[in-house]
Amino acid sequence: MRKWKMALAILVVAALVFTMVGCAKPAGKNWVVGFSQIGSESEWRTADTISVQNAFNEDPSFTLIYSDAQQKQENQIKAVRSFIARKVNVILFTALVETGYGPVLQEAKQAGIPVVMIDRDVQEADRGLRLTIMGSDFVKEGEKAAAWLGDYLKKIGKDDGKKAINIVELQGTTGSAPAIDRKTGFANGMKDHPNWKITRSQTGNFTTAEGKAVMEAFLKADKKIDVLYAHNDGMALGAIQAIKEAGLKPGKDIIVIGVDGVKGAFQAIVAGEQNVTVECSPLLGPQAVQAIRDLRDGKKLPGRIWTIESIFDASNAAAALPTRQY
Ligand code: GYE
Repeated sequence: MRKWKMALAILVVAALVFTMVGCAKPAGKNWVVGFSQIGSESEWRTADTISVQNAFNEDPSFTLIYSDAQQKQENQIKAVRSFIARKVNVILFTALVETGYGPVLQEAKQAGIPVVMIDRDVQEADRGLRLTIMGSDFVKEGEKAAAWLGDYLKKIGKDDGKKAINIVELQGTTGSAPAIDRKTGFANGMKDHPNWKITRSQTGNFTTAEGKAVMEAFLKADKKIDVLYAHNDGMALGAIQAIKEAGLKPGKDIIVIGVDGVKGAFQAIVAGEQNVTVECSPLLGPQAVQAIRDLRDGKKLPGRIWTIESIFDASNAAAALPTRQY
């Protein structure tokens, strides 16, 4: 009888231990992530938001709190403060513009909440307040655009190195990392071509509607435009409309360069109306989940996580179009 009781006791204890281990909530493993997105100004942004939401939703050990700032910095600052108040485990953050986030990042730091930047970074002086940044090299994108233009002008015999090549530029949101860096990158590439001139440069705020309106104004002021360099495809697509409405042929009378690699740009390249798009991938969700998982597991994250990207023109856009995800 005593043996039987002893066996029963062992069984009960074993069952208890098993239940405890089996249900062992990955204690501290369920993480809440606050994501402050800037808005939905472009096809790129929409694809980026969906990529992040899907990637976190696929992993039940994460809860994502999503906040859309609708292009207002003050909304982002409020969102970050509310994440701090809710004691989230980590803040995923895209900075609308580079400046103005120092104090709120300091608050996150004081609260011991790591901030992981995704896509757009903050100004250099504030970079010590965030843990890492994942996304594209916007300077390199501008350099790639200029290098492509150099090769293309040579190929079509349009650049003798002396006659001016007139370039108009549609900038992204003023003060944002991609607008600053894509301008810098292109300017770097222009150093080898003293006859290339930026005749007009204005922001189109990364939207198709503003891209069209600004290009209309450019064309009204002066039709001597050889090249349009748009900081994103959305603005390039708007400008293509403006060029057509002005009775000119986009892609031929005016060389059209965009950045992002959205489907609309691929279609315009195939139609001969856009000449090139420098890829900038918005599919950052899986990368974000991986980085935050590593952080949760106590691994040290690299200071910079780069996205690998390509460039597409008439030589390869048609073949890639069917497999494009955004
Ligand atoms: O190029 C543009 C978007 O920050 C890289 O923002 C991103 C840029 C992208 O609105 O289309």
